[in-house]
Formats: sequence, structure tokens, C-alpha cells
Amino acid sequence: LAHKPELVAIDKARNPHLSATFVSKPLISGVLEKSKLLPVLNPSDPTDTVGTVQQATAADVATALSAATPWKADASERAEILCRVADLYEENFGKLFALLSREAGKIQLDVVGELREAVDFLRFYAAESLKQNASSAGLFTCISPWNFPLAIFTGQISAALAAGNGVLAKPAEQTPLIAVAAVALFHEAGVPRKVLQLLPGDGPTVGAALTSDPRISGVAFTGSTETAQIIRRAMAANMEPSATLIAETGGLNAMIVDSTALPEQAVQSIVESAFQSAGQRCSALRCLYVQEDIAPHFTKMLFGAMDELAIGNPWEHATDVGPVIDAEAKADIDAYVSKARAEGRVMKELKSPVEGFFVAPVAIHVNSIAEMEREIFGPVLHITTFKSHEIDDVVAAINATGYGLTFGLHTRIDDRVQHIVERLHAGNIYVNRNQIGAVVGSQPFGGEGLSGTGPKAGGPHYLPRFCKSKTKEVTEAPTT
Ligand code: TXE
Repeated sequence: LAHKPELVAIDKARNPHLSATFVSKPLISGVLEKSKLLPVLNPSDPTDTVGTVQQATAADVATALSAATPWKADASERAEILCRVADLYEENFGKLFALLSREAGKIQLDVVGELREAVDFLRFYAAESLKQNASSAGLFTCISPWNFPLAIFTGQISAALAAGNGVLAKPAEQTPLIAVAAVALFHEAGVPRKVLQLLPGDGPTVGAALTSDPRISGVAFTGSTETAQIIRRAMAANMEPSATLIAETGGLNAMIVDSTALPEQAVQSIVESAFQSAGQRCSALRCLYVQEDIAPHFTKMLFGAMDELAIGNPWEHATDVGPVIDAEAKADIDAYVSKARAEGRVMKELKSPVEGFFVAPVAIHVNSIAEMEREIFGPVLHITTFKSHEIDDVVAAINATGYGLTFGLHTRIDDRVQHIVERLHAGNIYVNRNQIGAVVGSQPFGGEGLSGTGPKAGGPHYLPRFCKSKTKEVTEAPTT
């Protein structure tokens, strides 16, 4: 984890947001169309309807686009207001905490880490915009996923706003309520309603309309590689060639553990990297390479550590693994695991509770990462072995997936670290530690190849992509 927060004791009875039902509408500047109301369910208890959300229509998108305007306040005022949003996030901790947990099914440690990251993004981009004298006068579309529905959402929006853009934001279908709560805080802090508008709705209607309008100067997107490709095509067909796409997508992330690794350290980082957030992180470990001579002993230790994982209600302090996001995600992962089970490739499997969208952590044998056709977005770890002389082939196989997000290495051979790090294509490489960290400001995050366009979020190069660059050269005119 980026931040290792202390667990806070949250008393369910004293947090009214845990039993409230939220009713939300698009936050656009103009008259809304009447449209479908969709229920938002709690993934750990589908009988708990967290709220209902009114879906934005194509007409709402048109209204929002014609009202939209860049943020004309000067840079210091923008930065001040974004810092005020950060303060409001902290003041509304209880409400945001309850929504993140109920709507996204997150365990307490994940919720605290995500809230912290969102606040860090706000303060970081505010400070960077002053340092870099960032300026733009465009309109950005921000499209976010459900797995970090507050942190990624806030990061995209705050960077676009810090540079002076107007923003049209579309949250993921599964997690609109936390976005509505967050945008209300932006407005409360002083971001004008026409500058930041929120349009909950589905990808093919609202997302597509917001990524194919020539008035949009750029799109910030986090989600699947397939959707990023759809957006790239829509932008190419409809927008100016100068329109910017900042995409962060998926990964097929690997880790190598050689026979010199410290086994306890490696086991702990594998368990955290593969199963934290129920494996629903783009950075999560998917394929582990263990050196053959230590494999029998090492996997025994690893499976022993898996046995210690507590699966269940995200509200219990002891819970390590909560639910996956929805019924569709559970069905997809369950079908994948059933096929592997039928093929005799399941090496270790835990049991899951019956209710809710839970998937128990599982380890599956593969011969090579090349056998993995796609990212399985859940607590599923693939394991294979290698011999010492095969290390370059392993690196080549990992590179050949085309993804390049995270990579982990456990070894005590210094030369090997250098040898592999030089050859491996990945945006974030972790040596002798867990593989899912990102720290705003000091450990920026992002990938290459099929994993995204870069630049890395939370780093100094992110903000300039939201700006228009102007080269100003002045020749002094002779005075008359
Ligand atoms: O992603 P989508 P989904 C990966 C992960 C997961 C898979 C599918 O492997 O199993 O993607 O998840 C919006 N035009 N990641 O279906 O569809 C959509 O409404 C414009 C990795 O959730 O990419 C949502 O707001 N927008 C990932 C956002 O795109 C469109 C996090 C993401 O949804 C659109 C999430 C369109 N045509 C999933 N279609 C990560 N990198 O962390 C959909 N959207």
C-alpha cells in the first residue's frame, strides 16, 4: 500500500451514511431530461440498495456541452479552491468512507488509502500548477473506472481543473454515488457549475458522446485497453488532431522470485500484490515466476499464507479480501476458474462465503505468461517456474505480452536486478517489496504499451498534458 494507514475504528451505528439511501442526479448546468433511475447495489450485500442514480441522456450531454466553459479564474485562485476541496474531503471523511465501502465493497484499509490518495492528488496538482505556471483554455472529458472510484476520479478532474480546463466527468456505471458526493464538494469549494459537470451514465451513450465531440480538447481515461482503443478511434474520427488522449489501462503483471530471495518477504509481497483489493487493481500481480529449485518449498509457504486470508464483510476489521464489484465480474472470474479446475490446473483455492459477489483467492498453474490471454480482474494468481539459465527467456515472454504496467522482482543478486530492470518493459518496477504501491508526488504511476499512453499520474509530467503549450517569442519593436 502507498500509505499504510492505521485502521480506524468505525462504529456502524454512529455513521448515518451506512444505512442512508442516496438519490442522485447528473450535476449539469441546465435543465435535465427525465430519464431512467438505476439502483446502486452494495457488492458485499446485494440486498442493500445504496441509492438510485438518474442516468444522463444524450440530450443532457448536449446541454452540458453547450454550457461548458474553461475555468477562467487565475492560477492562484484555482489552486486555492482545489486545496479547499481537499479540506472538504477530509471534513466529510465519514460520508465518503461509508460510500466507498458500500458502493465499491472496499475493505477499511483500502478505503482509508484511497481517501488519502484523493486528497494528495488535489493538493499535489494545485501545487504543481503554480510551480509549472500551467495554463489551458480547453474542455476535458474525464472517464473513470469503479476500482478507485474516488482517487482516480479526483486525480483526473483535479489535474484538468488545475490547468484551467472545464471538465465533463463520467463516473463508472457501478460507482456513481461517490462521484456525485465528490463533485458536490468541488462546487461547495467554489468550482463553478459550468466548469465542472458530472454525467452519470453508460459508456456507449454518455461516454461515447463525450469522447466524440469536436468541442472537447482532451480525454483522460482509465479503464480497459479495449475501451481506450474505442475512444482513440472516436477521437481520431471527430476531433482535432491536436486533441489529447491520456489513457491508463490494464496489465498482465509478472513477478520473478529467484532462489536467493528472502522467502518471507517474497511471500508477503505476493499475497498483498495478488489479493489486496480482491485483485481489482490494474497494478495487481497476475503471474508469478518461481525458480524451480525452491518452488516446492516456496509454494507451500505461499499457500500457507493464503490460508490466513480472511474473506468476508468489508466492515470487519479482520477482513483481508472483500467482494468483487458486481455479479457480472463474479460470473466472469468464476467461469475462468472453473475451466482451470476442469483442466486440473488449480493449485490452491480458498472457500468463499455464500452471500454477495465474493470470489475466493485462487492459484492456477500455467506453463508461461504467454498462455494468459487476458487480464482476469480478480483474486486469481497464476504460477509457473523457471530455471536459472532461462531468465532472459522469462523477461522476453513478459515483454511479449505487450502490456507494461508493473513488474516485481525478488532477488539478492545485485547484477540480476540491473540486468532485468534494463530489459523489462514496465512503467513501475518493484524490487524486494510489494508490487502495488503508488505515492502521489514521489512514486508516480503509469504504464507503457497496451497499459497506457503515459504520462504517470501523480508525477510532474502529468499536468503538462492537460495544458496547451505556447511558444512565446518577442522581438522588441524599435521605438519611434
Ligand atoms: O471497463 P470499461 P469495465 C479492466 C479490467 C476489467 C475490464 C472491464 O480487466 O475486467 O477492464 O471493466 C466507460 N466510450 N479494467 O467494463 O468498460 C465506462 O462507462 C467512452 C482495468 O469496467 O473500460 C467506465 O466509466 N467510455 C482498470 C469506463 O469507461 C466508455 C479499471 C471504464 O469501463 C465506453 C477498470 C465508450 N465506448 C477496468 N465504454 C484499470 N486500469 O485499473 C465504456 N466506457
